[in-house]
Amino acid sequence: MQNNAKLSQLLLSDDINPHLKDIAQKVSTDKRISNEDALFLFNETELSDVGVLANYIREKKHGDNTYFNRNFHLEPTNVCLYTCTFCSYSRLIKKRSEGWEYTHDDMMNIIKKYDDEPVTEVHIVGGVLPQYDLKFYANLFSAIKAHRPELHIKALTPVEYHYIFKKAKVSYAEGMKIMLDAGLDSMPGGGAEIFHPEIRDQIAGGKCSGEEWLQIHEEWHKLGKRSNATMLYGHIESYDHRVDHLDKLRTLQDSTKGFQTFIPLKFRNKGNEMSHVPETTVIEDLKNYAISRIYLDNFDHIKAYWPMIGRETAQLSLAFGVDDLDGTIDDTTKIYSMAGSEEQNPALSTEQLVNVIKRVGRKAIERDTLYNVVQDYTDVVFESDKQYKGYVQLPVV
Ligand code: V47
Ligand code: SF4
Repeated sequence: MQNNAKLSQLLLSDDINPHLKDIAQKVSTDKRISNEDALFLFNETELSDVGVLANYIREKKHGDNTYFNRNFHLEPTNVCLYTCTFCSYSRLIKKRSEGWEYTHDDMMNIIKKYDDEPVTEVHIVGGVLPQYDLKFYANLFSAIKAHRPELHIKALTPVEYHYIFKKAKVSYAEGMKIMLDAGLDSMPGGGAEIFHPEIRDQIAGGKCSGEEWLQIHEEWHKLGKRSNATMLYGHIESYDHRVDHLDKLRTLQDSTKGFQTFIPLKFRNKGNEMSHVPETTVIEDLKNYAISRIYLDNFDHIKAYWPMIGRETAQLSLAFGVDDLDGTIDDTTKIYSMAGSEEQNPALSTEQLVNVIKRVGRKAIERDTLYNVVQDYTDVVFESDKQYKGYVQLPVV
């Protein structure tokens, strides 16, 4: 096993830092790394070192399998009561008339546009406004299910839920049960930002706290349902804050096992109040994926959200712990293009996304939201790829 051989080099070489050797030993024997280990990895190691460890874990868990799904985004509004400093939406509350605020019927019309498309998931997320209350979303989810029962509804974050449950005077447990009964299938990972109040109060003051974010996911998991988790990194946080964030996720996951996927979100600085904060380098991004993979031993999947980082970095990330590239979304999401993401009008067909994955030597597997395999594209060769000469051959593991 080539990948094992690289890990053995770390374990056996006399030149390797003893702390790194100790971490490599833990990884090779399936032992959990500590917070101190994670800080050491962030502060004192090379990208290539964490890459070896993360890729070892990635291939042990998934081989070359790289997952994606067919989804589309529905963004009810780009106007928001809150004013998160990193968000390229938030200024629009002052200029409400320039934004959009879809009605129930507008949203159902968008859902119906996909009637003949083989999509498996709708991802619903947007700003927070009073008219989008508990009753509104319960009606919307029920209407989507009545129209297309098999379409998976992955919708809203604890930011919205905290707001609408408080307004409706229901507890988190009661509110999540109402959403479940209305048709909610799973929760996306957004709104997590950085849990630690030292940072959260500065960048996302006023919306749900880190503790409340975790409590809402916990209530959802108690209903036997799944969700994702994110971390918005690369702005004013320190490595201690990142490790604290990962620690809180790993601890909750130990008790509920309800998280499916962790998605690190790179801060993009265009058109928001933090435009003066420089963005991280691609090396930092890859290191962050890798350390997340090593630390979160109880998470099955690490996702790189390709519209945000671009397809080339997404390809690279597959060698640094990532096994999922999200979906074949079209340009229905505006959050990231407004924040200066690599992909201005993110759209990749299934064929293009499969090619992105296969060209770096991985296997493209279409999944549904819960990671059931929809189609394995290993033996499918598209016309567009027959002439392609640059395939990467990975060592046989
Ligand atoms: O919570 C907003 C982030 C998140 C910026 O669960 C920004 O499958 C970077 O959570 N720079 C929402 N990030 C998106 C999200 C998500 C995306 C894809 C898949 C899944 C999933 C979840 O976007 C927000 C916030 O953390 N965000 N502005 C920005 N300027
Ligand atoms: Fe509103 Fe979400 Fe933007 Fe914060 S990140 S201002 S809660 S849309």
